Amino acid sequence: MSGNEIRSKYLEFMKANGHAVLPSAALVPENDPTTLFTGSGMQPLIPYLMGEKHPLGVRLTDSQKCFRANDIEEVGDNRHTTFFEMLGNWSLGDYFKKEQLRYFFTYLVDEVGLDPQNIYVSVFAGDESLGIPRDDEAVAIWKELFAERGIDAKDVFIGTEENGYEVGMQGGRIFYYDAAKNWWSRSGKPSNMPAGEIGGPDSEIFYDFGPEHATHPIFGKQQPHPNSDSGQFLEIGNSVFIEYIKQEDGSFTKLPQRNVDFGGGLERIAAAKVNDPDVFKVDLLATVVTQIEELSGKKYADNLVAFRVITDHIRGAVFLIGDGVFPGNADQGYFVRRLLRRAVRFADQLQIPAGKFAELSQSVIDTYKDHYTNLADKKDIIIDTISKEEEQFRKTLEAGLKQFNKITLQIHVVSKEVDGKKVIDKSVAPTTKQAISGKNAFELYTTYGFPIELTEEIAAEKGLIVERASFDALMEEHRNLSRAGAEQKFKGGLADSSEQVVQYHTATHLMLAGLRQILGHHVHQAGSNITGERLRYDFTHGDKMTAEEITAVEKFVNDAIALGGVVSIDMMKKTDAEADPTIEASFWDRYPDEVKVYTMTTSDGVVVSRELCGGPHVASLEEVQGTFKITKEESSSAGIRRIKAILE
Ligand code: ALA
Repeated sequence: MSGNEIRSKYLEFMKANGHAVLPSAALVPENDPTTLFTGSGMQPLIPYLMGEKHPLGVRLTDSQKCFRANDIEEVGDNRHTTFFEMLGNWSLGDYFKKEQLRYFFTYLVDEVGLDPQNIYVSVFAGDESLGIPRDDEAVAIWKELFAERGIDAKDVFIGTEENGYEVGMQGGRIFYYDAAKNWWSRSGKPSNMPAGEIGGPDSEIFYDFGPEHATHPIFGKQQPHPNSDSGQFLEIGNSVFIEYIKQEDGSFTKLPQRNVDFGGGLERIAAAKVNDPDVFKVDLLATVVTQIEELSGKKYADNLVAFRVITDHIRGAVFLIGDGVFPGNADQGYFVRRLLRRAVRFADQLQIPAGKFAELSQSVIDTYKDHYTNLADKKDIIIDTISKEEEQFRKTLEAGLKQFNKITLQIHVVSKEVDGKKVIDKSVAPTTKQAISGKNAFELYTTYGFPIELTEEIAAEKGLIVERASFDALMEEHRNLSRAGAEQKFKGGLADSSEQVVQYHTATHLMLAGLRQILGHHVHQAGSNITGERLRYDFTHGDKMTAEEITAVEKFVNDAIALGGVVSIDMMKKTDAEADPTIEASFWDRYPDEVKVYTMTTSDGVVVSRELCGGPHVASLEEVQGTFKITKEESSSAGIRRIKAILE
């Protein structure tokens, strides 16, 4: 059963049980400055879990793209990935524990075909200090579900993770854990939650791969137990019963409705299906792994970390760029850069020839394009961006590594002799004497493009540390200087709603329509700033525009203005607008459920532009005064071009 089948079976199953299927929200959350990336399926649904009405009802399901930046350095073992898909279903004040636990269990056993003998579950042990009781209700449901499959499910107490290593399995099937383990909120356990955060007790499902997979903790010395990172058990799903909200005084009160928030790891379920805990062997990732074997002439089994890093990082970059995040030096863009540069370094180690990231990205796109159609639409810009980043870093990597070695030689390191050769003794913890100075790390960054985390990683491999504080100080200085320099980023939007500005705004819509017609449908807005004197516009496109292309776009706009025509406004449901390929929007996820669509139709009856927008615009195209002229076309950042244009 392929990963794609597991996803579609789940969505079909939930749909058959009355759930509306939502598209995945973007990896960059809308209107949520608290976090850079969407890291769980519930994140885009928080307002609805808190009581707002969802237009598609009270039963929802999707497969949500997630990116966990904190896990970048964890990638290398058999289960961590930065990007993953979370299968999700939600009850917004509708069904509760009884239905939820049955839904997922039935899906796993009857749809995916997992052996229920290999399934173990956990429930909340209760917490007196919070006044929240033990989840006996969930236990009773689980006993019934297992009994139906001929399994006598015994409930046993674990409490803390540490205690679990002492007491072990105890012949149990249902395990009580404390709030650190069986309570879910975006901030973790109850004591970590800020006021206003929602959460609740949860019930997790684990798949047992067998004791031969118990690697950590050291099996034999300590007892494995389901929620323990033991390697033997893998969490494949979590049903959270979100019915609490934290108050200012630290207490918990009930939300107006009892919600279910379920999340299941698609690849982990697929791994359970084939009874192999290595998620990189799941077809969604294995295609790339096999390709790397061919390109490098090396075996996955002999180079696990390098293969996993390259596979995970390229997939993460493909999805992030697909959602409009381009490599850069700050915010989300920095993570794309870090992913790709780290992947380049490992590709270099495996001696994969330069220029092959395009092929690897293409195969990620092919694997996912049927479900995530934006990847197909943006194929060119994704591959182009990744190839350029690869090319750029390949150029400086070798010189940078040479420089790194030069720096290292000047550092006093604790060495030992092995076979008559002096090598660094990694068993001795690094001290400040063995630190790479902030200045050197800064030079590696500015001259050779080494993200600081990459420098730290290479340093750690040599038993060295980096003076992070002095590096950070230099970076801060560097940022302040560039901020003070030329206008790097501009503030978006319209200067005001004067007649002039509104004309420029309408011309901007025409220009985007022209750019998309002439350069291709990968072009979307990446930023705009409009005054009464000019427009400035950033858009997604890899290459410098040719003189012919510029002229063609100018002509497109000027023809529309000369023909004149109506600018009409429609209100519609965002889902309807999204399903209409003639409607353009750069960031769908930033818009509310009801959207305004501006349609510009020239006097010859041709629809020249349809775009989601808040307005205002001129009522008819002939109100735009003057001749449209592009005065500048330049690079803004990787994969983004910037245009300045005027109405002469
Ligand atoms: N929101 C829950 C999780 O991420 C389902 O585990």
